[in-house]
Amino acid sequence: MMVLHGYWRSTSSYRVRIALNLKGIEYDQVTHDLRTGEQAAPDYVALNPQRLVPTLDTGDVLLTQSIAIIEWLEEQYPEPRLLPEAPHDRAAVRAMSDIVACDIHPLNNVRVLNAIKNDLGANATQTSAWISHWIQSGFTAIEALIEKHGGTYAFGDMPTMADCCLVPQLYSAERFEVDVSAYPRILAATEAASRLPAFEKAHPSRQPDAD
Ligand SMILES: N[C@@H](CCC(=O)N[C@@H](CS)C(=O)NCC(=O)O)C(=O)O
Repeated sequence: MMVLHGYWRSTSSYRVRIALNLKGIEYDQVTHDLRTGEQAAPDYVALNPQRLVPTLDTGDVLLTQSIAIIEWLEEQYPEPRLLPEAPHDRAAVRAMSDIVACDIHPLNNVRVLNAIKNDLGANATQTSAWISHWIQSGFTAIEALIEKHGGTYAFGDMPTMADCCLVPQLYSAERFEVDVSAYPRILAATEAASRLPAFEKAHPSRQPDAD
């Protein structure tokens, strides 16, 4: 049985939970409470030197970085596909995923928010403006990509890695009360994906460690 080391509200862990569920893979979960810094405990650092969740213990290897984990799952368990067949389509799905994983999420991660508050002295209003800025900037680009490539979901009519990234990012935007009303295509695609059992089961509120 695979073991996912994560945290219920971690959107990177949420991405991997969705991918595992879409692939129909059973897994156990071990939680590391980010609020109390459990990601920095020596036992966990031995698994993930970056002190971030998630880590997937496949039974044979330890995998880190959610996108690398999802790509590994795709290679080991090709069906159902999370990346389309044609290389240019795969590139489009990866582009949407990377906007979330590389250009939005890292700027709003716990350690970055702590740094702008504690090291740079940002107050609550400034911190909220920072979060909104990076989410809205990324979402503006994704909205345009969905206009070009989207169908029922972010890319076409089957859920892909892009949806694995976008649904958790919208969850985060809503948690931080970011105005997402300018992104009707993102809202429609994430609503469609969220109705699928694989996404429902992965929702933070459904996890055993949820508050
Ligand atoms: N690029 C990494 C990001 C991992 C990451 O930042 N995880 C967050 C939770 S979503 C975390 O562990 N934060 C703890 C911290 O910032 O100290 C991935 O996709 O796995």
